[in-house]
Amino acid sequence: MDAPMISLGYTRRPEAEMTAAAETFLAELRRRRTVRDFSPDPVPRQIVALALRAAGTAPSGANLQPWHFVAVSDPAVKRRIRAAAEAEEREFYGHRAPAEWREVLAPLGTGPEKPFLETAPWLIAIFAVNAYDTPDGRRRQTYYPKESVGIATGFLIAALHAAGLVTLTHTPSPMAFLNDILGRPTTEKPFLLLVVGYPAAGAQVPAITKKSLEEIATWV
Ligand code: IYR
Repeated sequence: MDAPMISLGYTRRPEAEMTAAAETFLAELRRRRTVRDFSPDPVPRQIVALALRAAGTAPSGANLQPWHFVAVSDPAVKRRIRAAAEAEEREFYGHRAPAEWREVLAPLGTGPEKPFLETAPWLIAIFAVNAYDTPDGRRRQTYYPKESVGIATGFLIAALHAAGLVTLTHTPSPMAFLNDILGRPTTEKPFLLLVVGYPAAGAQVPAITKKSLEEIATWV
């Protein structure tokens, strides 16, 4: 059955205003940095909830919204996640990571120790929902779950940044331990673990740059 149609409610803006808005947005996003050194200061749940609602506005395949977010602040759960993530990371840095991968990671100064998984006030485990059960018990697949959850995650990172928080996109690999610890079904695949909070006082970030427009885009 078709969904009823409603007015878009769109108003065109003058070009000068569009340019100014795009510039402001770019400047704001350019200030975003991935941070690995977190303050233990608490962040109100309401702010995280608003950012999750922003993530939930993302477009998705057939509007099936194939994402699930588990927002973790319980110290005992964070401790379990840290232990499991560090076990995987020790394997990764110890022998699983190919030399070529290690080489591109070196400038970022990462290692198997992940204290931020306990220090930061929030961990958001993001799951891609590959299948779901209808109310009458039929299993249905979702479409483009990775693309959809990737877009939603981008919205989430931007929303948290706009609120004045910092994030770390953490990808311990493999991440199946998140299903066990957080009680999510196997139809949901961990996508990434977003670490959220305030930066530690004096937090430093690597002096890296982003590619220029010319490097990332072609005009035809
Ligand atoms: N998952 C590891 C390794 C790692 C991989 C990439 I690609 C990064 O950009 C950063 C880290 C870790 O989190 O340390």
